[in-house]
Amino acid sequence: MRRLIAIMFLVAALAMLLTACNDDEPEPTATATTAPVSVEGGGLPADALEVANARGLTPQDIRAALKTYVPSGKMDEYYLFTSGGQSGSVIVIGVPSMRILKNIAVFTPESWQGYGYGEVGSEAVLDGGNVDGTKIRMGDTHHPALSETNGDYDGQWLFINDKASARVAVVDLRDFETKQIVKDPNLISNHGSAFVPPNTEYVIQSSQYGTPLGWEYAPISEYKEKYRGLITMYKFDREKGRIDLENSFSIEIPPYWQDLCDAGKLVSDGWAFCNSFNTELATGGVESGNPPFEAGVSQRDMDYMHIFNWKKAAEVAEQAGKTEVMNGMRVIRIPTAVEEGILFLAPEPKSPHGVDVTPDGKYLTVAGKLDPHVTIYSFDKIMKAIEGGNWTKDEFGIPVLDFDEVMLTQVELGLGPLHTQYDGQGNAYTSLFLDSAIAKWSLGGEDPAGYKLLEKLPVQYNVGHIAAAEGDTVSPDGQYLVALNKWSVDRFLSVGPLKPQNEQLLDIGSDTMSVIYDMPMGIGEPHYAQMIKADKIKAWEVYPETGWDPIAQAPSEFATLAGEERIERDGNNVTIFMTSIRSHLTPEHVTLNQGDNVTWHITNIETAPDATHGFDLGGQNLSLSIEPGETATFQFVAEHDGTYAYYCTEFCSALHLEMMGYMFVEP
Ligand code: RUQ
Ligand code: CUA
Repeated sequence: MRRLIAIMFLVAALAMLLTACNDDEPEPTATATTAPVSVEGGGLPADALEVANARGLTPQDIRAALKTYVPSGKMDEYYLFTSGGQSGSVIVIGVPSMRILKNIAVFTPESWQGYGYGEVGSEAVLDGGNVDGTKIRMGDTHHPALSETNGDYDGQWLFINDKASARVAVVDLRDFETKQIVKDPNLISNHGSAFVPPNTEYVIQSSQYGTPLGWEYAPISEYKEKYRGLITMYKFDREKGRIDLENSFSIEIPPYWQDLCDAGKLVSDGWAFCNSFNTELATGGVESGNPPFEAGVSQRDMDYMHIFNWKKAAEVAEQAGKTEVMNGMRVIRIPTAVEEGILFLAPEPKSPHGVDVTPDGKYLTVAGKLDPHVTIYSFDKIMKAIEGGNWTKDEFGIPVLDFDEVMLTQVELGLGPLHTQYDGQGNAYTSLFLDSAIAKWSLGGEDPAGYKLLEKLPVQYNVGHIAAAEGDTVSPDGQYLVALNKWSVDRFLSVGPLKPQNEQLLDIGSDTMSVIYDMPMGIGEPHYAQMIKADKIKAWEVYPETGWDPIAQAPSEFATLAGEERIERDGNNVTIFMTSIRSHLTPEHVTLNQGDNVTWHITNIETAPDATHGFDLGGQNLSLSIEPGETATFQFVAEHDGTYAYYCTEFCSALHLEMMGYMFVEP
């Protein structure tokens, strides 16, 4: 109801500003009140127009403000999960207010969330992504994927890839924390990830820059013979909420540089699609007089879309003799994939970037990048072409379907098409990087003439991905679209040469598109984002039991209740069982001997929402966030003698500063 009133207020305010006359609408009269404005009753805050005039706001500005303003105490309609790019994180934003709600640490340690410290717990999660024993403490997150049930976001899990080292992470949306990081044992570079099929049986990852599998050394002169790509199907165990590496497998693909992927849905469920560029197999080496990569990989007019039947691949992977185990992972090699009818290629123009399946699963939009068109493929035509068998083969023996047999139509949109989203009302939206614009165009079903450019809206500037409300589901909501712009240039107060990105919120629920909010993203470069209806997420307010292990999402065996606090010593091994509650840490004195191996458990025995305590210990690379009910654990060796202070890092109460203790390490 309040919403309705707010909308009516918007209408009234606009009407006044435009001095447009609508006879049905009662003239709003000025009243100074904090109660909701009733247009029927007549009423508009006395100073609203004065404020608008004083700030030089246009009617369009006012409309945008009213569309995005979420009053204190009211909630946003959607969560936007945006990748944090080089920050290695995922950033959670409320839509339409575009307020940042949380920056979820994923591939990098983060001290507010106490993520990635203390050897056990969340540092062990980070260690899951170590590469050949090297602790990787950076990440380049690209594409978040929400878990789906029957093609709809279900609000339970979020997956995100690290492009740099071919890793995938699992975030639990009950507490918005990272639970698992897995490393592909055969890939060192990926991009087409994370994508999920409509029931999240797998998390899909594909390679980007070809390397020998397992990133063994091989000279670049052996590129065609030894370098390869991979599509990895990480099995997701929903019960456990973890990727099950034992039941995961990969499909070998050529060392074309694969780009983005998408999974089929409804009619096309069971199939998935990945673009590629560098079907030239260029190997660079500009310093030795070779063509530079940027030219070498862009010579051909057509590259290849990879079309693969993952359901069939999953069956084949179970059969004896059909896979090779490489570094512990089952791999279906190219000849087997071809023989089993798992892998096909279709020509696509020209170094494309995104491939996006329509909500009904019947069509795929491939965005040209170096071609001003999007190309629409029909899944039905692809199936017929596969059955028809009228194909040629690429250099690796993979069937190449006939372009004219699988392509439905092309729509010229403008320069640099990258990514496409859908609104569920029969429209598609494509980002145009070089044009710095969003193109809206119509889907025509089977009728090629029905695919038409409808409208273009400039965005500021250099737009990469776009994300529409519920945009990757079988039933997108329309209404909002976020443009993830790479450059902000002149949009915000200057913060020096490194400028924030610009996440722009677009209203796509009205007749014409408009930008209604500019949000500076000063944390990292968001590549992709997904937007989910807020009521689908059932986040916990506090952990379900006092003494909860958030990594296992189960009661902790080290749970410590009030009165159970103690220090146990067994030779050199000391175990501390501590509690935290406003406003004390118990025990307050911890006495150790130099060289002790220390295991320290802290249980936050609070049950009130938001009663989080933190924990820092001087001289240790450690920071904990212990949320209500949580038991956190860390370990260290007391190497240096001395007197140290530990304290709660959250200003939790009036006596927060008193919430401390001393650790004595006797020489
Ligand atoms: S990608 S725009 Cu991973 Cu499109 Cu960045
Ligand atoms: Cu607990 Cu401050």
